[in-house]
Amino acid sequence: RGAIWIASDIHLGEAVPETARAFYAFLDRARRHADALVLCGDLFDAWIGDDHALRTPPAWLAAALDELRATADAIPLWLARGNRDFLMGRTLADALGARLLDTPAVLDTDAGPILLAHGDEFCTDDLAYQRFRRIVRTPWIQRVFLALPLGLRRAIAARARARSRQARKTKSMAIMDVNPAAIARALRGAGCDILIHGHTHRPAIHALDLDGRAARRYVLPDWECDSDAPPRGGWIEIDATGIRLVTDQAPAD
Ligand code: OKV
Ligand code: MN
Repeated sequence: RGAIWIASDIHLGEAVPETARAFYAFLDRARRHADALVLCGDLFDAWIGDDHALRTPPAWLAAALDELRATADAIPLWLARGNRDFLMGRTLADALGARLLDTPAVLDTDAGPILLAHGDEFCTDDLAYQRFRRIVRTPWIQRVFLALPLGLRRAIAARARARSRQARKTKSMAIMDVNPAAIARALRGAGCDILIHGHTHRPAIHALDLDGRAARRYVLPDWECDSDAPPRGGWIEIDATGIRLVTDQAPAD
């Protein structure tokens, strides 16, 4: 307990050093002010196996692992898997001194119980994505994938990403957002009236009615920056005084 900070969708990769810089500044701040940090999925833009990452990390990844290790040395660091880095495993967590958080998870916080999830599981209107998700989350399929040589894993991942970019062009904003019934079902099932998730890249605080009770859904922002635009990003702070979404661009409703 104490101050829990939560961030999501950093999408670290070789592409955007601005994102990494903003995130490392955040990690430094968390080390000094938070009592625990939870990264709520899509820390990495792609993940095709812990072995590959840890054996011969490219420079951007070596830097990221150093920053995460320094954070885990200072405060408890919890890693939840997202829809992109769902293959993050024990080997990575152990190498960082971090712990894996299986989601959805109920956090016992100073502000009460809070349901935490990445958010892709609520996008139930996107049937093509949910089919992809079911396949790549099947344990034996993951074992087969992880046993493939690295070059083949890279090729499969590149094709999957290209196909996904193509598919996104034809999907509406509504289809790629969360489904209200899926949200209500998750809150009801967990016995919570507060949900925090990321994934949609639409930071907000939504008030909702859960069977006559007032509930809230906090959506974390993403950190994907480009060199021209001002840095994005943000996080949620939870302590005895409440829950705060820290970002410049979070509409409340
Ligand atoms: C992650 C997403 C690529 C979305 C493949 C089995 C299988 C794992 C995998 C390959 C892809 C992760 C691991 C990546 C997320 C994409 C494209 C769309 C919408 C298999 C187990 F089935 F092919 F054998 N993958 N990579 N997408 O590049 O990180 O989330 S990835
Ligand atoms: Mn995501």
